[in-house]
Amino acid sequence: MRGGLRAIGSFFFVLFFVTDSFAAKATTGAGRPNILVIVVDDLRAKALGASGHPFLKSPNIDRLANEGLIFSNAFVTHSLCSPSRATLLTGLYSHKHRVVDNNTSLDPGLPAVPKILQAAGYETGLIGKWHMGNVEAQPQPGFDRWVSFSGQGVYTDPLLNIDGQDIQTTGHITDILTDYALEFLGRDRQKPFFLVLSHKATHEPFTPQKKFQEIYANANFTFPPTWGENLSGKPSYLQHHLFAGDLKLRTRLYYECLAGVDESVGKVLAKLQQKNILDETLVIFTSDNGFFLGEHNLWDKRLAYEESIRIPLLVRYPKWFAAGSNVDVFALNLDIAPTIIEAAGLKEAFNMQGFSLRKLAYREVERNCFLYEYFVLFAYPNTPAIRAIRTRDYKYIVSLNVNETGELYNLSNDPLETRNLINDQAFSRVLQRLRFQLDSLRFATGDTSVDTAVDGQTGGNPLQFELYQNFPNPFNPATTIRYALRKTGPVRLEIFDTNGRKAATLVNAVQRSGSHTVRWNAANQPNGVYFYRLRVGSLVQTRKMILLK
Ligand SMILES: [Ca+2]
Repeated sequence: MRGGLRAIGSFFFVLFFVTDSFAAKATTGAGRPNILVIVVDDLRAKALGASGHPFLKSPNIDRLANEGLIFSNAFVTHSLCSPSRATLLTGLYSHKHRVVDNNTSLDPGLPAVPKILQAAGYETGLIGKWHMGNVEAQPQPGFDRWVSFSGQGVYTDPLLNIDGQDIQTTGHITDILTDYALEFLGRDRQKPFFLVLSHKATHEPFTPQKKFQEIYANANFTFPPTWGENLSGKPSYLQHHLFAGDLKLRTRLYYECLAGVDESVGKVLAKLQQKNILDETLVIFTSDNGFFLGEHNLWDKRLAYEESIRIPLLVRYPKWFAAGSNVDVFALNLDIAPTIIEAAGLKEAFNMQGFSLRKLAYREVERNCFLYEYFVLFAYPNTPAIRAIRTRDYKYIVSLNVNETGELYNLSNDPLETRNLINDQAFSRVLQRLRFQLDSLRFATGDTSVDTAVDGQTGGNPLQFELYQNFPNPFNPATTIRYALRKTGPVRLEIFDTNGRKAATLVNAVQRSGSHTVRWNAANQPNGVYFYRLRVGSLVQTRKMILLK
């Protein structure tokens, strides 16, 4: 914390002369910066030398911290590959861009950074993992240069799609992607460039290059402090995330996989330096999600605990940030797109939901808490939809579609999240406040999507029934809900709050075809957002309403 304050002090000092030197450059025509975003897959925040890791070495990535800024409190809003990548490119929460799983394509109609920068005169490129939708090996809108692969890809001898052509390559994917990136960066061009170098590493199955195999074989591995934790006070779905196997070996392979990425970062920075454009390039280094390495006996990501949602976030851009700075503001993957937009000098905000990292670092904007979200995946049905709020001192976690305990952690004296305080009366007012804050955050960011708040189901066949908007809406204290049935059948009309708790069952009966009207008196309910769900046979429709007394 003290280091962070020192760094803030140095920002303002450095700002003056850096601004002066930029003004001088601007008059010579060196206007818009190049932008390079390096995304590692599944790299947790602590897996860096710059993050104070006891034995892991990442000198080239650390160089970005030494010559730039490290955000020591950086998080994702959704700890999963595709949703996080969509957020990185759009500055939107998953419930807004709708890439809520690993199979949904990014809506080409959304304003995303590649298209925005291409239209603004940037030469744009994606080299590496795209992983949105099922046909994603093909070039996507907004990229002049495309070197990618289908889905997760493979570590060895990957089949790549290069500008629309399938090309079989040989070697380790980290080396191959790096070579393509060096070729792109080495081009002579009049335009500034925007490049996303998106590594397959360090995703499972951890496969380091031969030269890095066993470099940590003799490292002093220690089990995390929460390994062996008794999880009885926590939700039962954690049982589906337990680690089984040789934790030391898997951890070692993960770190050895990172060694290749570190070497790649070194080559890329050397190329920028050789081209004499390093200081005119905004370099952002980050990951799409964190990763458990045995903390709470867990493995993988998805969950709302710190190891899963914290990411590394390093920015090198001397025009903005002094060398060797760090700040502890809450920075999110949501903020990367707005940062790029600001760096490129664009005035439009494109309705993005994040803040520029420059504005956050200089405290021109303030973020005291943020929303975390996770959606049910077809392939992982045992992990429920999750919403959480993280403040400076607390984290409150709820699962939406299952009857599981919520979780409350006092991060100021339990940073490892070992004591669930959800039933502790001493924290009942804190809990009440956090529930209200979470509801408010969801409402403010538009997280009222019908398929997440209630049961993961959406749609319905309008030929069979129609659920109409309730009236009035907002209402106080009663509202009328109308619907029409095409044929006679079993009907259930229920009300849920934003955490998926049922507030009322209004109809549970066989009803005749035709129009129906039901009144809900909510005099005893707290204010907030609610959902009413009409189930006719196996079909469901849901709508949102607001109680405001
Ligand atoms: Ca990932």
